[in-house]
Amino acid sequence: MRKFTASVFVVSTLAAGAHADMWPHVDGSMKHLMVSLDGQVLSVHIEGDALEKMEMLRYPGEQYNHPADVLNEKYYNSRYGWLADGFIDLPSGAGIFVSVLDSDAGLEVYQGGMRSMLQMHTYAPILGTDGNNDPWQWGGTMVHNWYAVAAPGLYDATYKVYVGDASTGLPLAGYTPGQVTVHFSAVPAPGALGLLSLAGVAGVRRSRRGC
Ligand SMILES: [Cu+2]
Repeated sequence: MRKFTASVFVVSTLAAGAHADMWPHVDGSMKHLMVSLDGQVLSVHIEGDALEKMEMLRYPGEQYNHPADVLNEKYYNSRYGWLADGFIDLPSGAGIFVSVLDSDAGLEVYQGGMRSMLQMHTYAPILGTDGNNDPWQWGGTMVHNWYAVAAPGLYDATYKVYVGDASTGLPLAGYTPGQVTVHFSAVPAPGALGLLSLAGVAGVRRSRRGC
């Protein structure tokens, strides 16, 4: 029993030291929310199985660099990415916006970007997170936001995606909005020990690539 306790202590110490400069993990393959505009009708479809639940993982003890520290001690994932499906021709002064139609309590969203550029993301709270209920403007390039929860479980959110005035976010008349539902499953870490989750992370990083 004493030996067990000592190992845990060593692992925690190593983890803290190694992670002095640490960014969140980019686990799992990309899954894109494909946005298209046919005339004035916007639609969104999810790549592959639309009902697949994105697995959120938590990495106990990890402390991420600011501003990514909003993900500390949470279950999180950035697999979903907004992506244009073909050319989107918008009138000048218009933009594409996302607003929350429904979101399970506890689901948080933070501003991301390209997964490979995670040190440049703002990690600003969006889409109902931390009291920010403004529509979120998608700029048209690939954006992988960060989804996070504090407690394990199943979470869904349904978003309205629409063409709006770029300065006010108000919907433009004549355009039909699209809708998409995202799905998450926050699961306990593979092991209670830091060593086990570290080994799991190393395996994931070798075998999967972000964008
Ligand atoms: Cu992507």
